[in-house]
Amino acid sequence: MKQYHDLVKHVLENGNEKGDRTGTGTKSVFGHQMRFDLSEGFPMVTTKKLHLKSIVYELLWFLKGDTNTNYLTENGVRIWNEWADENGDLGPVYGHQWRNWNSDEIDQIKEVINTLKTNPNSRRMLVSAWNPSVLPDTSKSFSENVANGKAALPPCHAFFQFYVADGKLSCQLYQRSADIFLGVPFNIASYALFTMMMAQVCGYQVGEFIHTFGDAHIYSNHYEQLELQLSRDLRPLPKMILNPEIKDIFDFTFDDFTLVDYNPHPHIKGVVAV
Ligand code: THF
Repeated sequence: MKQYHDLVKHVLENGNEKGDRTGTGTKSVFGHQMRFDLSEGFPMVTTKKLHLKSIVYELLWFLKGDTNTNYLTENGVRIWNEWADENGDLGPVYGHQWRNWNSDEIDQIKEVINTLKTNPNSRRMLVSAWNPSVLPDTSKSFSENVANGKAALPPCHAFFQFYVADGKLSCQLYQRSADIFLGVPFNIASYALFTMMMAQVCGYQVGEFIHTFGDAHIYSNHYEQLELQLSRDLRPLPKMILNPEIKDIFDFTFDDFTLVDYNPHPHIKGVVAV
């Protein structure tokens, strides 16, 4: 994961000191891109231990079209709790827009799979989570926005596109806002996994995951953690094995994913900016 370490070094050395919505303070750059060849291993950072369970359940939750944290908490995943209302609702966030865009019954995931299977040269294989009609009113609380039918938070990983060449499926994500220490390792693993799942159900080999950033930032209370992480040596990437029997994207369950040869350095704690 040299790509990730290069990003961290780049932002620590060249980032603009910038205030932010959460009041934490950041170093930030605008515009950056990383590429991961998924045939070279599963891109999961090795210089700190990542909690794969949270990543897998979050992705399955998006794919279900679910926007209530109950499913996550039932499975021991707490990463969305800070933004949910007292019933666990987040409003029309990722899963809702992916599976039922703008509540118009447009299933972007089904449609993109259909195009991938029937017209893989298409340049229109996009999925957008960014829906201006449900963006929150920033003068209101998360739960007030949810009560008004708005999303608690605007999507950070805003839209993605697929591409097929030489029988290999690639995916490029545009992430408008990226928390480099906590979120980005999750986001890379999540979209890499999603690309592998899509390749399997559409009958392609895996190509690349391309991660394109808008505002990529390091929160000021994560500098020490990242210095520690940079001091650690990179280790070989693990491999992800999917149950080959699964041919429908919505049939994957937690037990269909097996991570092998993941030998990371110990976990590094950091506080999430809310
Ligand atoms: N807000 C901020 N400030 N950062 C984010 O990364 C982020 N997200 C989602 C929405 N808002 C965000 C939520 N995703 C963790 C990881 C991902 C999150 C939120 C929190 C986190 O705390 N990770 C810890 C614990 C992991 C665990 O419990 O499984 C870690 O050490 O990795 C980015 O999309």
